[in-house]
Amino acid sequence: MQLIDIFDLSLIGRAEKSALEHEAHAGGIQTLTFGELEARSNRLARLLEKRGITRGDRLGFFLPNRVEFIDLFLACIKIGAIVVPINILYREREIGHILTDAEPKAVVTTLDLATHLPSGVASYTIDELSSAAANEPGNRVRVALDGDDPAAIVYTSGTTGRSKGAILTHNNFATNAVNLLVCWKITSDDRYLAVLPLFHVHGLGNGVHAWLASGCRMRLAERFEATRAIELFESFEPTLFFGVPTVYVRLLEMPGEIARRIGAKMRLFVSGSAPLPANVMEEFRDKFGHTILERYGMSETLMNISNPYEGERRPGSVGFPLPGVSVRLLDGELNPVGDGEIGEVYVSGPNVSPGYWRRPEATAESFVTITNFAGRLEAWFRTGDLGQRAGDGYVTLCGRRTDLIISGGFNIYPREIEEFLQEQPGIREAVVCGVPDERRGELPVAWVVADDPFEPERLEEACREAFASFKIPRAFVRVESLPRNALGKIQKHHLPPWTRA
Ligand code: MCA
Repeated sequence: MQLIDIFDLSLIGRAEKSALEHEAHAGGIQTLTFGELEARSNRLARLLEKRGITRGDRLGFFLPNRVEFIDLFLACIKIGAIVVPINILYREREIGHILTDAEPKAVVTTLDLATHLPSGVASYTIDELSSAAANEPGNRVRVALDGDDPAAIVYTSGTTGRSKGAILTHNNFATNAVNLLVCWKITSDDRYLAVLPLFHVHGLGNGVHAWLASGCRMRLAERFEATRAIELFESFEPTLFFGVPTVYVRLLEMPGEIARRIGAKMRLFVSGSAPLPANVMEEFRDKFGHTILERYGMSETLMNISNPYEGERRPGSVGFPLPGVSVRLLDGELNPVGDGEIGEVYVSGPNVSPGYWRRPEATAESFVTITNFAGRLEAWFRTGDLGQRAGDGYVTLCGRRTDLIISGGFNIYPREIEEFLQEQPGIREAVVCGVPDERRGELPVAWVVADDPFEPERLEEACREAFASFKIPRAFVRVESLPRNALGKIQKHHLPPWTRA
């Protein structure tokens, strides 16, 4: 059984069942059955093969949330093409790096987004592909694949600044989907409201895959918009919802009566991608009548640890390792730390990526080999996150070994912005740190050593052209010099504090 076989339980096994509601381009809500999705993706698969895309080829997805994203994803899974999702907020500098690294046969995008692609990139618009595919036969397409075949390459930056492509195999995704169905009791009776971007594994690997594997009904929204949340929840009446903490902070703005009405129809709210503040969890329970279930995952490992569905969903904790996932908290010498002590989180299991695309050195740095009690060597993935385990097994994350900033659930790696700022005229040194923010968790701020004339507006403009909007420093603080220790390492906690005016 591979990933597509799990999805076939619905695409074929529940062919007549209503599967997906979305806002049709012509307006109104269109509903598709699993059988219709099966035929649509078969047609696209045949078209891709006609256009020379076969097993092992990469295909860039530079697409917003829309039903055709799912059609194309399924088509790739069926023929063994490798999906390369690209954050639609990315701009030429970020996209160019991904295309150079992954070397996709083509990028599939929309007319609007195509303007952000570097010139000369082979691309199709999803509308052209979908209309051309309509003439292809809709019967099944299946290519013999190994579960260890790459299904996707998901770009996630690293401390080095240039993003790395985490390879996710068919088996990684299959393991994750099965774990979530079992542990979060997701069934075909659920109604899943999808608001997270499909270019990230939270929306794709958790949301879409749990929907396809369970055969539940999904309403696909283009994105989360607080102003439309009430209408979405009230019209679709979901039982299942995945969000990042920023989304839950926004949902708390709802009037109490409406929140209670929505909560009465809901079965499960799940949070991840960033730490969920305990006060948000408590306020949410008071308002919606549900205790949010917090879990911990990464693009490189999908889901690792989750609070239990039954039993205590402990505020501030991410719960216990998922079935088949091994988690260890280790010190600098790779020895396990004691209960309550802080160690780095290491993960091993069928959910863990085999490594980074064409980056053997980055892969080597991210895995350690440990001899298990039977004397066998095992590869353990270094998450870069710090954690501690209580005596009863609950794991609590407590910071990061790296300087990662998570803003609204989006990952920001300071080095990428620091290197760019230091390329700007007049900027001698730059450091970017996250500052706490009620709504987004953290916001990026830059401290710079700059020559006269110091023009922060110009810096912001340059960043806006180069990066996704969520990465742009909210302020550029000029300092005489950056505080460094005896080894020359920047001591970020000695930077002059910045608070939003
Ligand atoms: C945000 N923007 C978007 C989207 N989201 N544009 C198009 N499609 C989107 N889905 C734009 C906003 O308009 C804004 O643009 C800019 O991005 C920053 O948005 P933000 O300031 O964050 O505010 P927002 O618009 O209210 O969005 C809040 C949000 C969004 C809905 C929480 O940040 C979001 O969808 N975050 C989820 C990210 C995610 O899926 N993370 C999972 C990564 P402008 O500045 O031009 O106005 S995977 C992961 O972390 C691991 C695997 C795990 O464990 O899950």
